[in-house]
Amino acid sequence: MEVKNRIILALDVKTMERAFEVADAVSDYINTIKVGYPLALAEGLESISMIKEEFSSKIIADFKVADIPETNRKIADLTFEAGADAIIVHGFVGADSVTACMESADEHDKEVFLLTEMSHPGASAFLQPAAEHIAEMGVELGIKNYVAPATKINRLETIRNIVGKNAFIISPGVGAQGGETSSTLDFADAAIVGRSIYLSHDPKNTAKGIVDGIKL
Ligand code: O7M
Repeated sequence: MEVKNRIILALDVKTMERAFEVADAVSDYINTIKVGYPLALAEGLESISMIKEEFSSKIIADFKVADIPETNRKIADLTFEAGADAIIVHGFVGADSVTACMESADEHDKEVFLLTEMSHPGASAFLQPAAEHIAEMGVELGIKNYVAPATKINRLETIRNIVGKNAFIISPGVGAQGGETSSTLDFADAAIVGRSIYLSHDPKNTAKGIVDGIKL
């Protein structure tokens, strides 16, 4: 996936009005937007196509899909039919569940991102011990897109080493969670930034500052 300036906006706001304000403010710098449960539950799945049409942005639907294969398939189908370019899928549910989303992505000519390990402290209890196996499973399944944490650079590096240099890694946790953009981009292809931008009093200049700080 081609991500302008290597920054993805996590648009975790709860109204369409605010979503449009923030997306508009950063549109000179950011062309890839992650829509997750906060906006989709508040404003519906059509929030995806509304943002996509208004800003010509790519939309990554962050539904962290984690169900049995049959249900995963339905979730992925509906998400792609709503206009998402990609869907984020949990890996811990296993190869069959992930494969169901990959099949949907193939049929809709869209993409899957495999979530390997998470950025928050609690992820070290259960997900971290499994993360390397999840990344290895992704490689075996032929997945090219991954999510790995910006808050734990050594873990991000480990995941990069498993999935290889040709894989595409996006990394959340920059800014509000303490992760730092340039070290993240040493190992990830793009950083996901949410609150630092959408809670800032000047999202446009904040996005510009982040982009200016990156050695592209
Ligand atoms: O910059 P923030 O902390 O406001 O937002 C980070 C976004 O990334 C937010 O949408 C989280 O739900 C998401 N995220 C994480 O913060 N940590 C993870 O490990 C994984 C994700 C994510 O995007 O998962 C796919």
